[in-house]
Amino acid sequence: HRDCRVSHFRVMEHFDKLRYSGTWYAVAKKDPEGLFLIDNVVAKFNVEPDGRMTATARGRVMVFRGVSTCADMVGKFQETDDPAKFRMQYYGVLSYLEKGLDDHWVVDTDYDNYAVHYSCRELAYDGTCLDSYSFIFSRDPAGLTPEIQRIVRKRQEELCLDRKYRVVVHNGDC
Ligand code: AZE
Repeated sequence: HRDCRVSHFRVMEHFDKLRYSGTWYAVAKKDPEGLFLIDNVVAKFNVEPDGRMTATARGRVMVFRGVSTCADMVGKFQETDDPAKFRMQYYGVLSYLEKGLDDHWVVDTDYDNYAVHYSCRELAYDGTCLDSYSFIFSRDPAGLTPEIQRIVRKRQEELCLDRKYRVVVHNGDC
Protein backbone atom coordinates (compact mmCIF):
# COMPACT_ATOMS: atom_id res chain seq x y z
CA HIS A 1 0.00 0.00 0.00
CA ARG A 2 1.26 3.46 -0.89
CA ASP A 3 2.34 5.92 1.81
CA CYS A 4 0.74 9.28 1.05
CA ARG A 5 1.96 11.12 4.13
CA VAL A 6 3.60 14.32 2.93
CA SER A 7 6.44 14.14 5.46
CA HIS A 8 7.39 10.75 3.98
CA PHE A 9 7.66 11.96 0.37
CA ARG A 10 11.18 11.67 -0.96
CA VAL A 11 12.76 14.77 -2.46
CA MET A 12 15.86 15.39 -4.56
CA GLU A 13 19.08 14.38 -2.83
CA HIS A 14 22.00 16.83 -2.77
CA PHE A 15 19.87 19.45 -4.53
CA ASP A 16 22.08 21.93 -6.41
CA LYS A 17 20.33 25.27 -6.98
CA LEU A 18 23.02 26.49 -9.38
CA ARG A 19 22.47 23.58 -11.74
CA TYR A 20 18.72 24.11 -11.32
CA SER A 21 18.86 27.76 -12.40
CA GLY A 22 17.73 28.92 -15.83
CA THR A 23 14.54 28.46 -17.78
CA TRP A 24 12.00 25.71 -17.19
CA TYR A 25 8.79 25.18 -19.21
CA ALA A 26 5.84 23.70 -17.34
CA VAL A 27 4.63 20.77 -19.45
CA ALA A 28 2.10 19.39 -16.96
CA LYS A 29 0.54 20.55 -13.71
CA LYS A 30 -1.75 19.47 -10.94
CA ASP A 31 -3.84 22.43 -9.78
CA PRO A 32 -4.53 23.53 -6.23
CA GLU A 33 -7.93 24.79 -5.16
CA GLY A 34 -8.91 28.26 -6.34
CA LEU A 35 -7.22 30.57 -8.83
CA PHE A 36 -4.06 29.36 -10.47
CA LEU A 37 -1.80 29.63 -13.49
CA ILE A 38 -3.69 28.23 -16.49
CA ASP A 39 -1.22 27.71 -19.31
CA ASN A 40 1.91 29.06 -21.05
CA VAL A 41 3.75 28.76 -17.74
CA VAL A 42 7.47 29.49 -17.92
CA ALA A 43 9.65 29.74 -14.81
CA LYS A 44 13.15 31.20 -14.59
CA PHE A 45 15.21 30.34 -11.53
CA ASN A 46 18.22 32.35 -10.44
CA VAL A 47 20.79 32.24 -7.68
CA GLU A 48 21.51 35.73 -6.36
CA PRO A 49 25.06 36.87 -5.47
CA ASP A 50 24.23 36.27 -1.78
CA GLY A 51 23.38 32.64 -2.62
CA ARG A 52 19.64 32.92 -2.27
CA MET A 53 17.36 31.37 -4.88
CA THR A 54 14.80 33.55 -6.62
CA ALA A 55 12.50 32.93 -9.57
CA THR A 56 10.16 34.64 -11.96
CA ALA A 57 7.18 32.93 -13.52
CA ARG A 58 4.97 34.00 -16.38
CA GLY A 59 1.70 32.45 -17.32
CA ARG A 60 -1.91 32.99 -18.22
CA VAL A 61 -4.30 33.51 -15.32
CA MET A 62 -8.04 34.10 -15.05
CA VAL A 63 -8.81 37.54 -13.65
CA PHE A 64 -12.59 37.52 -13.89
CA ARG A 65 -14.99 34.89 -15.09
CA GLY A 66 -13.97 34.32 -18.70
CA VAL A 67 -11.33 37.07 -18.77
CA SER A 68 -7.68 36.03 -18.73
CA THR A 69 -4.39 37.88 -18.80
CA CYS A 70 -0.69 37.09 -18.67
CA ALA A 71 0.76 37.49 -15.20
CA ASP A 72 4.35 38.00 -14.12
CA MET A 73 5.09 36.53 -10.74
CA VAL A 74 8.15 36.79 -8.52
CA GLY A 75 9.23 34.14 -6.04
CA LYS A 76 11.76 34.39 -3.22
CA PHE A 77 12.94 31.22 -1.57
CA GLN A 78 13.78 30.57 2.06
CA GLU A 79 15.96 27.56 2.70
CA THR A 80 15.11 24.87 5.23
CA ASP A 81 17.01 21.99 6.83
CA ASP A 82 16.50 20.00 3.65
CA PRO A 83 18.30 21.56 0.63
CA ALA A 84 15.48 20.46 -1.73
CA LYS A 85 12.67 21.91 0.44
CA PHE A 86 12.05 25.64 0.27
CA ARG A 87 9.46 28.09 1.48
CA MET A 88 8.47 30.33 -1.44
CA GLN A 89 7.14 33.81 -0.93
CA TYR A 90 5.51 34.94 -4.16
CA TYR A 91 3.61 37.90 -5.53
CA GLY A 92 2.31 39.25 -8.80
CA VAL A 93 4.33 42.08 -10.36
CA LEU A 94 1.20 44.04 -11.27
CA SER A 95 -1.56 42.67 -9.10
CA TYR A 96 -0.76 42.33 -5.43
CA LEU A 97 -3.90 40.20 -5.12
CA GLU A 98 -1.84 37.23 -6.23
CA LYS A 99 0.50 36.52 -3.39
CA GLY A 100 1.27 33.91 -0.84
CA LEU A 101 3.74 31.73 0.97
CA ASP A 102 3.95 28.14 -0.26
CA ASP A 103 6.15 25.13 0.24
CA HIS A 104 8.33 24.53 -2.80
CA TRP A 105 9.86 21.07 -2.96
CA VAL A 106 12.10 19.79 -5.73
CA VAL A 107 11.10 16.14 -5.80
CA ASP A 108 13.36 15.04 -8.62
CA THR A 109 15.43 16.55 -11.42
CA ASP A 110 18.31 15.68 -13.73
CA TYR A 111 18.92 19.46 -14.14
CA ASP A 112 19.27 19.16 -17.95
CA ASN A 113 15.87 17.80 -19.01
CA TYR A 114 13.18 17.53 -16.36
CA ALA A 115 12.13 18.55 -12.87
CA VAL A 116 9.24 17.46 -10.65
CA HIS A 117 8.00 20.13 -8.24
CA TYR A 118 5.55 19.66 -5.36
CA SER A 119 3.77 21.95 -2.95
CA CYS A 120 1.29 21.01 -0.24
CA ARG A 121 -0.78 23.89 1.09
CA GLU A 122 -2.87 22.05 3.65
CA LEU A 123 -2.28 18.86 5.60
CA ALA A 124 -5.00 16.50 6.74
CA TYR A 125 -5.12 15.09 10.28
CA ASP A 126 -3.49 11.90 8.99
CA GLY A 127 -0.55 13.68 7.37
CA THR A 128 -1.78 13.34 3.78
CA CYS A 129 -2.29 16.46 1.67
CA LEU A 130 -5.67 18.16 1.31
CA ASP A 131 -4.63 20.87 -1.15
CA SER A 132 -1.55 20.51 -3.31
CA TYR A 133 -0.14 21.71 -6.58
CA SER A 134 2.67 20.31 -8.65
CA PHE A 135 4.53 21.19 -11.82
CA ILE A 136 6.38 18.97 -14.25
CA PHE A 137 9.06 21.16 -15.80
CA SER A 138 11.04 20.60 -18.98
CA ARG A 139 14.05 22.42 -20.37
CA ASP A 140 12.56 21.82 -23.82
CA PRO A 141 9.16 23.47 -24.46
CA ALA A 142 8.38 20.62 -26.87
CA GLY A 143 8.18 18.22 -23.95
CA LEU A 144 9.87 15.20 -22.42
CA THR A 145 11.20 12.04 -24.02
CA PRO A 146 9.30 8.76 -23.42
CA GLU A 147 12.16 7.58 -21.20
CA ILE A 148 11.87 10.64 -18.95
CA GLN A 149 8.07 10.47 -19.01
CA ARG A 150 8.39 7.06 -17.38
CA ILE A 151 10.51 8.50 -14.55
CA VAL A 152 8.08 11.40 -14.10
CA ARG A 153 5.08 9.07 -13.96
CA LYS A 154 6.72 7.10 -11.17
CA ARG A 155 7.29 10.32 -9.18
CA GLN A 156 3.67 11.38 -9.74
CA GLU A 157 2.54 8.07 -8.27
CA GLU A 158 4.86 8.47 -5.28
CA LEU A 159 3.28 11.89 -4.66
CA CYS A 160 -0.13 10.16 -4.73
CA LEU A 161 -1.09 12.42 -7.64
CA ASP A 162 -1.16 9.99 -10.55
CA ARG A 163 -3.83 10.88 -13.11
CA LYS A 164 -4.31 14.29 -11.47
CA TYR A 165 -2.12 16.18 -13.95
CA ARG A 166 -3.14 18.14 -17.02
CA VAL A 167 -0.97 19.14 -19.95
CA VAL A 168 0.19 22.78 -19.93
CA VAL A 169 -0.31 24.28 -23.38
CA HIS A 170 2.36 26.60 -24.84
CA ASN A 171 0.81 28.50 -27.72
CA GLY A 172 2.54 31.86 -27.52
CA ASP A 173 -0.33 33.57 -25.68
CA CYS A 174 2.04 34.96 -23.02
C1 AZE B 1 6.35 28.65 -9.60
C2 AZE B 1 7.87 28.59 -9.71
C3 AZE B 1 8.52 29.84 -10.09
C4 AZE B 1 8.12 31.00 -9.27
C5 AZE B 1 6.68 31.06 -8.91
C6 AZE B 1 5.84 29.96 -9.03
C7 AZE B 1 4.43 29.98 -8.58
C8 AZE B 1 3.50 30.82 -8.99
C9 AZE B 1 2.16 30.83 -8.50
C10 AZE B 1 1.27 31.64 -9.12
C11 AZE B 1 -0.10 31.84 -8.80
C12 AZE B 1 -0.85 32.64 -9.54
C13 AZE B 1 -2.24 32.97 -9.31
C14 AZE B 1 -2.88 33.73 -10.19
C15 AZE B 1 -4.26 34.19 -10.14
C16 AZE B 1 5.95 27.49 -8.70
C17 AZE B 1 5.74 28.43 -10.99
C18 AZE B 1 6.24 32.36 -8.36
C19 AZE B 1 1.76 30.00 -7.35
C20 AZE B 1 -2.94 32.46 -8.12
